[in-house]
Amino acid sequence: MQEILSAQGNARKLLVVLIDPDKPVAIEALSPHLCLPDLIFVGGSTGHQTEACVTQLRQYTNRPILLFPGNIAQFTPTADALLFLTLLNAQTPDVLINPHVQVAQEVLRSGIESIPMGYILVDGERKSSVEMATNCTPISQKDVDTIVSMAVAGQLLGKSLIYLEAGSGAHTPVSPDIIRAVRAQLQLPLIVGGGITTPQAMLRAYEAGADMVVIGNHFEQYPDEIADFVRIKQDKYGE
Ligand code: 1GP
Repeated sequence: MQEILSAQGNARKLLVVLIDPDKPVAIEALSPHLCLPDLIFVGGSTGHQTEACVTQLRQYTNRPILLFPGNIAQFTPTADALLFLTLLNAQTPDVLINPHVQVAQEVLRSGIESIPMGYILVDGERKSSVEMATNCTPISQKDVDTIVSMAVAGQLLGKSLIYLEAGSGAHTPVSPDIIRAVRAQLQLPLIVGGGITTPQAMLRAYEAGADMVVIGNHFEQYPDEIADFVRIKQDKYGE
């Protein structure tokens, strides 16, 4: 969390590579490039191979590895920190709080750094795995005011980070207008992900006010491009 806060304080932008622990072939291809991004997130909507995945990733990178779990079976204390996320537009206690209660004592006992994160699913014009796993209705990108209110509610509830998610493989990433509107009201570091496939889209998100951009699918397909995205980010925002 310290790295994220100091980046925000210094107007540094962070690029995150999201690793799906259930895709060993993709991990193999990504591995040589994983010393380049600022942070690594590990997680997926299904599956639970996170511990083996974290161990494997440590051979290739000394970048911080944060768990971004889709379910409690993905918890492992071997990561550097846990994004203890709440899907703020969840509709049932089975998503909103019950899993957190089930895993809470294990997390506390492990001593892992746990970072409270408000996670907001917006409509990326493609049914996302989060939507399928949680039955949550994504918020329309036209409903900017609701998205802003939800992010602010997350801040008032004590979250440390807000993540605007268009869904993995989204056709339409979170729009710069939404990011700008949320940024204008939010003091917390802001994460944006889902459907970002070009350096231009990454830069648009940063320019609108995202502190961190998360990319999963695109780098699974084109792992060599991690270096290009990192260079383009550094050219604009420094190391
Ligand atoms: C998904 O926001 C992340 O949780 C990344 O999405 O796989 O579309 O890059 P992509």
